[in-house]
Amino acid sequence: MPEPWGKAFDDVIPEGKKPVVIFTTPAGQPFTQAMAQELSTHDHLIFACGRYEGIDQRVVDYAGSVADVREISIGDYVLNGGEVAAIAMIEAITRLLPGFMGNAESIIEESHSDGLLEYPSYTKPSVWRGLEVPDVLLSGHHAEIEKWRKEQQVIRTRENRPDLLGDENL
Ligand code: 5OB
Repeated sequence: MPEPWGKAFDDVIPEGKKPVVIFTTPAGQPFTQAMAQELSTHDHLIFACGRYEGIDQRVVDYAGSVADVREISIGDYVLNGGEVAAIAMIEAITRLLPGFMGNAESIIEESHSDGLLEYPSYTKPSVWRGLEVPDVLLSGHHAEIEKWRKEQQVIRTRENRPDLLGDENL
């Protein structure tokens, strides 16, 4: 029923302000890194989590009159409620805030935003349970390493996310 939503909005939406209200719903726009980036620039986000059966449309329409409403899905699968979707978005958004652990990481992220999946990573020791780190990574030959990583990215992307492959990598 709509009125519990009305009361909740009265409590969390300040008068004369238009915060962002995010309805987590499988019927929404797919959540992306670009959306996380954009949402991280707002200082007040409100998450409204529906159940699978959905929320009375008038709740969404009403929210639109007092807030900047977004309807967002985290992917094409069924959940019983939107809470876990909200938690995923909250993590993706808050880790972008200045001062959040390792802003150096976001610089690394930028340099890797070539639209391909990440290359496989290896740590120490160089042999673990009989499994070896690929020789090229131990060679110290930086150009070769770069080339190998790029190839691995293309292989992985072709295998797991062919939709991301631009024709330069086909
Ligand atoms: N499935 N994104 C994918 C979702 C979802 C289900 C939700 C909310 C967001 O609530 C049932």
